[in-house]
Amino acid sequence: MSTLSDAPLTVSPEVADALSSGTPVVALESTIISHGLPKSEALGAARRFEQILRERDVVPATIAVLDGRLKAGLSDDELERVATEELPKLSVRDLPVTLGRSGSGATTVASTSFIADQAGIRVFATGGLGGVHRGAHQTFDESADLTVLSKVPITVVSAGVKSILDIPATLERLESLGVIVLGYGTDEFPGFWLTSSGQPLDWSVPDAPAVAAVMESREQLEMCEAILVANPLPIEEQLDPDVHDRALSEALRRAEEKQVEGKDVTPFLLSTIVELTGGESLAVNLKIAENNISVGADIAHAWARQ
Ligand code: PSU
Ligand code: MN
Repeated sequence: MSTLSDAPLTVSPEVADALSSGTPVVALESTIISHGLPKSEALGAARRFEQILRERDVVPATIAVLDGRLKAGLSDDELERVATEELPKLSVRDLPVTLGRSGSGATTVASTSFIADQAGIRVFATGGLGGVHRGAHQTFDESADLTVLSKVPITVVSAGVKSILDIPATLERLESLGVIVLGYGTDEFPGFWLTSSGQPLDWSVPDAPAVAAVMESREQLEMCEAILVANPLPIEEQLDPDVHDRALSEALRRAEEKQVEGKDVTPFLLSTIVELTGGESLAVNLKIAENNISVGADIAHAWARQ
């Protein structure tokens, strides 16, 4: 019979202490570090993300798979491995295979949510969620982030999804899957680099205690669907919409020309857009992640008080 102690999950002592004492904890993903940012930026960003939480008295739990163990909470050496090694990008279905061969990898929103939930962490902050790709009616390319969020009762803070995706289709799928979508101080779905995607939302919350109240009700109802907190970048910090539109259409054109497919699509589009905007999209991307992590900290505090 398997017990929790047989589970291939290592929760770091710091995270385990925080969870047992009721100190706020926020999970962070590793794919953004390992595949979502240029290698030159990755380690600095990973450390800064954790620092933002520590400054707010929240314990960071960066999540990854290392040497056949699911890890919730990394040491600085482990963070460095994630930022510098060439690691595969692992979604949930890749976890059993990777554990079976004592492998390592970076976790997406899907697998980070899954592991955070197993560790007992309730709040997770990321940059942008995966979603339905453009042309999905032919390619069926829809991120497993969406289906996992229909099964894992976590609260994820994200600046919506990137415009590399089909945003209205992504919102339709979130609705079908029963994921609870809350605009954070907005009633429009954010467009990642852009403050708004122009898509209306059914529900808006003003602050972190309001998110914690929804978390509490979800728990009372024993629902397993995630809460997606859609947190927009302040308008003065968004990417110039003209720069955005030009880079986006060129990146999509190149992906089609090079026939990029499957799990390579998201990293390819992201790095091409960084190149095309001369790094401007990258600076905005980092701000978005930092912004979401701050809101994650506020929500974790509100939840801890509840
Ligand atoms: N969107 C971003 N930056 C990212 C990702 C998405 O703006 O780094 C990463 C996340 O880890 C997300 C994953 O879970 O890409 C989705 O990949 P796919 O579309 O292959 O499921
Ligand atoms: Mn995909």
